[in-house]
Amino acid sequence: MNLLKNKNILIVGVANKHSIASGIAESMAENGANIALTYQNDRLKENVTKLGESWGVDTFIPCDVASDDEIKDAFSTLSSSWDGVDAVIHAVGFAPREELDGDFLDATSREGFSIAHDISSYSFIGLAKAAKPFMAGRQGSLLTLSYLGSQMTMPNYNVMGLAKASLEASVRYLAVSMGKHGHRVNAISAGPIKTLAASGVKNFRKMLSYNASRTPIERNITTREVGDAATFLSSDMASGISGEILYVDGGFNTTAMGSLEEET
Ligand code: NAD
Ligand code: 0WE
Repeated sequence: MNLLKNKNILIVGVANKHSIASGIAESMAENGANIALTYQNDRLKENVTKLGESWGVDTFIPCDVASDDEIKDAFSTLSSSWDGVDAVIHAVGFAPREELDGDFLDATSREGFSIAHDISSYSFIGLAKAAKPFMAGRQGSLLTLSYLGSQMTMPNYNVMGLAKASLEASVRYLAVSMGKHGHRVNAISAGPIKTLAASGVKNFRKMLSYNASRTPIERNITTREVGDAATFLSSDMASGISGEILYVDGGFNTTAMGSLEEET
C-alpha cells in the first residue's frame, strides 16, 4: 500500500531492530513515506544508521529529548533537506531502573518521578512545540506510544504508569492546541513486546505468557502490527481521528476474566 506517499515523517525512538519505532519505520517505508530517524546518542548512531539504510532512510539526526536545544537543532537540520514535516512519531519512554522494581510506594522517588515524567511525557510536548512551525500549511499528525499501565495498575510498572497517564492527557490537550492549525494528535496503547526497554524488566517473559493467555487473539502483538496502526493513524485515512488512544493489544484491555482456559 502507499498510504504515506509524499509524506515527510520524523521517527524518534529507534534503538535496535526490536524497537516499536522500527516496526513503525518498516511499515511507513513500505507505504511510501520519506523518513528521517533520530538517535539518542553516539552509542546508538551506527546501529540506527545501518537499520535505517535497510528501509531506504538517508537522514539521521542526533536527538536526546531531555534537551530543548537538541530537539530544536533536530528540526533545523531537517529543514535543510525537507520543506516541511507531515508527521512526528514519539516512541520514547524512560524511568530509572530502580523505579520499576518492587512496591510502588517504596520504589518511587522525587527524582525518579521527575525523570520519568520529563523523558516519557514532557518530551512529546517539547517535540510538538518544535515541530509546529515545520508543519504549517500541512494537515499534520503527531503520534505517541502508551501502555495500559496508565489506566490500571501493573506490578512494577510503578511511576511509568503515572507518566503514561500524563502522556495520554497531553494527547487530548495537544489535540485541541494543534487542531486549531489543522493537525491531529493521537496515541497507540500497545500490548507488551520484548524490546530493549522491556529487557531490563524482571519476569518480563512471564508477563508475556500471562498476557498472551488472557488476550482475545490468544497471542501477543508484534512491532509490525503497531507499525501498521501507526501508518493508518498518520495517513489521510485517519483524518477524522484526533485526541484518541487506540489500543493495539489484541483486545487485552477489554476483558477481565479471559476465557477461563489459560493455564497460569
Ligand atoms: P526501545 O528501548 O526499543 O525504545 C525506547 C527508545 O527510547 C530508545 O530508542 C531510546 O533510545 C529512546 N530514549 C530513551 N531516553 C531517551 C532520551 N532521553 N532521548 C531520546 N531518546 C530516548 O523500547 P520500546 O518498547 O520500543 O519503547 C518505545 C515506546 O513504546 C515507549 O514509549 C514505551 O513506553 C512504549 N511501549 C512499549 C511497550 C513494550 O512492551 N515494549 C508497550 C507499550 C508501550
Ligand atoms: O513502557 C514500557 C517500558 C518502560 C521502561 C522500561 C525500562 C527498563 C530499563 C522505562 N524505563 C526503563 N528503564 C530502564 O532502565 N513498557 C510498556 C514495557 C514494560 O516495562 C515494564 C512493564 C512493561 C510491559 C516494567 C514493569 C512492568 C511491566
